[in-house]
Amino acid sequence: MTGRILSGVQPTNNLTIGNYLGAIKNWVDLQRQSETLFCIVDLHAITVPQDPKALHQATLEVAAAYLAAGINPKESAIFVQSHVHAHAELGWLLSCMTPLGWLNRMTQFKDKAGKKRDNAPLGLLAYPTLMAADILLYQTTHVPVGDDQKQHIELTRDIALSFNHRFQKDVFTVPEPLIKGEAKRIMSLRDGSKKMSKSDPSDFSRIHLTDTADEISQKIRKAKTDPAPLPETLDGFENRPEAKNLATVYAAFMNQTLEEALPAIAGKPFSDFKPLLADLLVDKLSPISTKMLQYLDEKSELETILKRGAEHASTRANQTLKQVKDVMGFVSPF
Ligand code: AQP
Repeated sequence: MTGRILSGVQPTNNLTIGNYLGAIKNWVDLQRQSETLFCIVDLHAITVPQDPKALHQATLEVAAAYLAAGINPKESAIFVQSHVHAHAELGWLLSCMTPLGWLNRMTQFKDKAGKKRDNAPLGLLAYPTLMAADILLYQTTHVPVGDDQKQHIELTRDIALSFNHRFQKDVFTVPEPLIKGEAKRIMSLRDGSKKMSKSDPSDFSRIHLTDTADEISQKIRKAKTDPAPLPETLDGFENRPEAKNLATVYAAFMNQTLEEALPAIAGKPFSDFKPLLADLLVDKLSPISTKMLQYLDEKSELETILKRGAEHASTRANQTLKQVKDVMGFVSPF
């Protein structure tokens, strides 16, 4: 695949296996096929209240996780969103052109704002226009995301098409979502109908990339299941969301589809399957968490990588921002 790819994760907490399987793991393969930019979207994180120290630490941890998971700074630009000022500026320009009705329809806003919509910050509603700016600044052709972000990419496409139409010029490339792999939506370990999220109040709902072997085993042991053994066929997962979720996690870490993984686990009771899954997770995650800690201990390397990434990204982003401002009629600085 060719083209240009941009994606990012919010530094809202330590990353989960949902973020890893739904996003970062797929990025590693993509960087060999396309031009790739991966950012840590700190401006998005503050759409919900953040403790300043926790935000600072999580930003570095997400960068370390990208590197530890196999994102190569020689192949991809890795940068912090707020280090490239064009994101906030284009975000504002696009927010002046995006109808409120489009934003009110976003299911993530409805979920996060809950019943107290009037108390939700403006930024939570406007978040998708900033996300559109992130993507459009780089003339991105494909955005690899989990299932939950598909609606935001569709909005980005609408914003790009309407801008190009309004100014009668193809300023923006219209991007496509890239939803790959078996792990499009990893669910909470406590409730198979809810997405696994790094900011869920329950730590037992998720597995972090940095969880210890004991924490992983304990969380998998306590994961909600049902009394039946794992089914023999894919149809047997119907109405068994928790069983399907754990089997999907197993398949994804084995680099298999659920169908390919099923023969090895079919018919197993959870008392056998859970220890097997916990061992697999420890095996796959421990090299990642060890490398993450190395990057966090040796911060100067991490800082150099982020600085270079931001320089590379700024050059590209400023080209698009200039084009946008020119067509809109802004006077360039003298
Ligand atoms: N459970 C998931 N399954 C598959 N993919 C997932 N992603 C997130 N959760 C899952 C993918 O991870 C990328 C980065 O997500 P994000 O941090 O920008 O925002 P998010 O989707 O809101 O992730 P979280 O973990 O749920 O964060 P909080 O709790 O802060 O809202 C995206 O590509 C997303 O699809």
